[in-house]
Amino acid sequence: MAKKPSAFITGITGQDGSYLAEMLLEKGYDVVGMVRPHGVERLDFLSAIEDEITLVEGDLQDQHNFIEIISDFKPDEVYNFAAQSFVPVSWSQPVLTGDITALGVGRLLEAIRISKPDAKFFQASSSEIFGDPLQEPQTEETPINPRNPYGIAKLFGHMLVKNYRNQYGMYACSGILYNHESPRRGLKFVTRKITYTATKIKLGMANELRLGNLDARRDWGYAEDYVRGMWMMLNQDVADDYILSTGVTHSVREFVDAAFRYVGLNYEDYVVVDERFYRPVEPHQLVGNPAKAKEKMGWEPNVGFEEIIKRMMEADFVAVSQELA
Ligand code: G4F
Repeated sequence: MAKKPSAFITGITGQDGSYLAEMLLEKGYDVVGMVRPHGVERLDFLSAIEDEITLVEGDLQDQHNFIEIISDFKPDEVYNFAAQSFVPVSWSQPVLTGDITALGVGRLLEAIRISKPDAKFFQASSSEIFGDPLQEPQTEETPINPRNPYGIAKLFGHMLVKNYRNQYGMYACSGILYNHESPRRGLKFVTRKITYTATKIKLGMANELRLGNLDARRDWGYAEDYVRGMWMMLNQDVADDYILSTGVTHSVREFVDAAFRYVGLNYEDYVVVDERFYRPVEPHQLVGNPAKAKEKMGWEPNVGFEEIIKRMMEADFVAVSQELA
């Protein structure tokens, strides 16, 4: 009998990690995921698949544990989602962000190079490497220009992947990911903050929603579409980097308007603009051109802006109602 393909996922408890784990199980993979030691992470998104996956403890700041994990499991594919991924925190903790988000990629790549050099590696890179973009829409060739410690840390990982590919011939890819959302998005990110709080307001559990810059624009896609693209990247003939994006931007104001309309409310009655949520530097028009991913891999996003909001609002209605019960 042919051996099952296997994958190791860092950040398996989060949005992308949990969707990817579900998708890989459906494809017949053995899935191993890394969680931080001492039970500090919530496993909610894994509850449906907990019995079908293996969880191991580890930390992006520890080189030794990666070497052990990769030598023990010898995975065919490795996906790196673990990171300090919140832009504002990268200003308050720039060194920690660098250690985890940048050097963590190096530790993982080194472990693969030493223990399983034919494993295929996916790095969750970010549109934040373009920072204040020098071109719109951005392509894989757009000059990089990060404007915050998070973008700089992601750039280190991005360049390391390119260099390990060239230097060692490893099958390593970066997905340059634009914002991608879902009901599993963390509550501190603006989309989920909006859908969760709008639902709470509708159910009488909150009175207002405090936001920063309503005119900031983002290229928002749906997480499950992006996870499908990541797997496709590791299953091509040749390793390469690809932008995953929708090519369309919307403002925070458009998002909040649509979310409140979904529950029959006018956002202007509830939203308070609060300087605390403004960013020191706000990138203008981060919008990606996904043409290469479409042309070379046949990847396209399926879920559009209104549908993303509908799915998030529906899920938050269930989640908040359960809190009430
Ligand atoms: O949801 P956000 O916090 O996401 P951000 O900073 O764009 O980063 C996300 O996407 C990146 C890919 O492009 C990832 F690399 C990164 O890890 C993360 O997943 O903020 C989106 C926009 C910003 O322009 C922000 O200024 O929303 C604006 N915003 C306005 N009010 C707010 C708020 N953002 C947050 N988090 N909270 C607010 O109250």
